Amino acid sequence: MNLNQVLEEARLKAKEVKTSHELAELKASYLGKKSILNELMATMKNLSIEEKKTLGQQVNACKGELEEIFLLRRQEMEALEVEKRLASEAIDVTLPGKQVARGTHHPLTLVQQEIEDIFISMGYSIEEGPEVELDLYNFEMLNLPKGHPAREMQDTFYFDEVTLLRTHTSPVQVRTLLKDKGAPVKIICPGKVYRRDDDDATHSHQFMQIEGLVVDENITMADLKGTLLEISKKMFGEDRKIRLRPSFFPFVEPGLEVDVSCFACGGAGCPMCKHTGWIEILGAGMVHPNVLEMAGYDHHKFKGFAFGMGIERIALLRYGIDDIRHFYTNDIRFLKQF
Ligand code: FA5
Repeated sequence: MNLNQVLEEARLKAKEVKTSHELAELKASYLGKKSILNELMATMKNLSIEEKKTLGQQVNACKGELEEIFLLRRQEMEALEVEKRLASEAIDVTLPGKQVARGTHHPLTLVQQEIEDIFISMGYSIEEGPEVELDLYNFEMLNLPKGHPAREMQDTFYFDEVTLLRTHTSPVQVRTLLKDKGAPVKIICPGKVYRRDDDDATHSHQFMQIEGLVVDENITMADLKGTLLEISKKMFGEDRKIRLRPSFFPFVEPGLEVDVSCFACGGAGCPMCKHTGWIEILGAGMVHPNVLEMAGYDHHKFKGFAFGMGIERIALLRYGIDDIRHFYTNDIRFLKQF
């Protein structure tokens, strides 16, 4: 084989090489100790000095060219490698971004926040109280002494004689009055409450209420009515009317239940308002003198009004939902609608 053939063959083989290891092996076979070129050099000993010189120059030139062939091939392979990597890492900046899955607020949270915002805009502050409550605050200091028949209005989960799960947010009235020690009060209190009610479409054993309490000098029933009318309009629409019906809660005197004119039919009568034109939204009344006195307020000087509404019932009406249990079963198809 002459040197040109050696170079030609090396060029072809170098092209077929796939890995740097294969390339190193190929290079060794041409330029290493046992290479074709070295074998050729070994035959030189029988040649004349002149021939040795010529062949030596040719072999060296050939070695140089071989080095060049393998170097070029190595650079070519490295460039291919970079190209492949860049292609695999390529980012198409024109692609639309991936949609980030976002949760939604629970309908009860939405209604709670909306009611809170309305009251905050009217100058109320927000109070909180414990869900594990003392009988003393849940009942006794709300004018419901032990053995009072009205305790049965709220079937209670007791831990022991003195501790229970609060049945309403009204104990926060007592806690706030005791804390504020004779100063005027204007608060709302949202929170969870518990009753041994059987669960059905309109009842849950755990539900939410928002309590309201205003105590000051010269507070009258007109303040209560004005406040409730304002809230009803803000929550259910400007043309809403309200109706106060006498009712009984031991911690208020007089006690009221408040209906709002039906926002589905405008008061004409429909299935939503059971064809009465009115929907009950809350219980309320003027704070009972006994409650004020027990909390250290002079009931001759101070008067107050209080109200308590069920958030679930308002959310049912607000969103036209037919079963309170939807709020607690965590069905994603339901929750996604808000
Ligand atoms: C009370 O709980 C009184 N504390 C409200 C009050 C406060 C009156 C201040 C006067 C002054 P009542 O038991 O009616 O009242 O409950 C109030 C509201 O809670 C009801 O109108 C209703 O919307 C809701 N509610 C009552 N029981 C349940 C229940 N099991 N599941 C869901 N909501 C309920």
